[in-house]
Amino acid sequence: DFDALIVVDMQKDFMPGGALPVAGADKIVPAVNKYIELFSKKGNPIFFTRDWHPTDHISFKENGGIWPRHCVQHSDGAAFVESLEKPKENLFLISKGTSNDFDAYSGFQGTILHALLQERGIRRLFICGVATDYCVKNSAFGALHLRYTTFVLQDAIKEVFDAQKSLTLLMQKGAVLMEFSDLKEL
Ligand code: VGL
Ligand code: ZN
Repeated sequence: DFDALIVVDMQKDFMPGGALPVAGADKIVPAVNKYIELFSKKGNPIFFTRDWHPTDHISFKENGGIWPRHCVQHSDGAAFVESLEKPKENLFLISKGTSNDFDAYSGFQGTILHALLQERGIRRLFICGVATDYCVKNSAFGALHLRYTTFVLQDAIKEVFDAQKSLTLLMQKGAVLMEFSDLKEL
């Protein structure tokens, strides 16, 4: 089938104790891993996006942005969460926010994600990770805009501030919220 899993920014800096902690983000790791296992078993491609900023990135407070310094390229905080499953096959890495003067909340912004999906004839995207109200939301908006059938995996996402507003907006734009037990029906 023409499905892909998008795992958004499951990096140490977004976990409790990290530079830009998302409360409870560590709690979704087992759920994210369950999706990773299922999609790898089915041979479907899995895309890990990562925030990958230069030290002088515009989103950092010291450079006029709103965020503490986070996910600096090659730093320990930018690494993926250790307990995250790394599929041995069909895993693709998408780095975003990589130039100093440009921020990207969507995995599609300034990346080859869409091209890689198109190459594989992918039609349906299943999106999980952090943060619901930033990179998950904007990646899902990007997916909808590019006319993918877009599922947001509500048992495997976590917000910085407000989830409900983002989820309502996503549903209005055509995203479908689902959880693991719904997958059998697809
Ligand atoms: C994110 C804030 C700043 C995210 C990235 O991954 O949601 N949030 N950079
Ligand atoms: Zn960032």
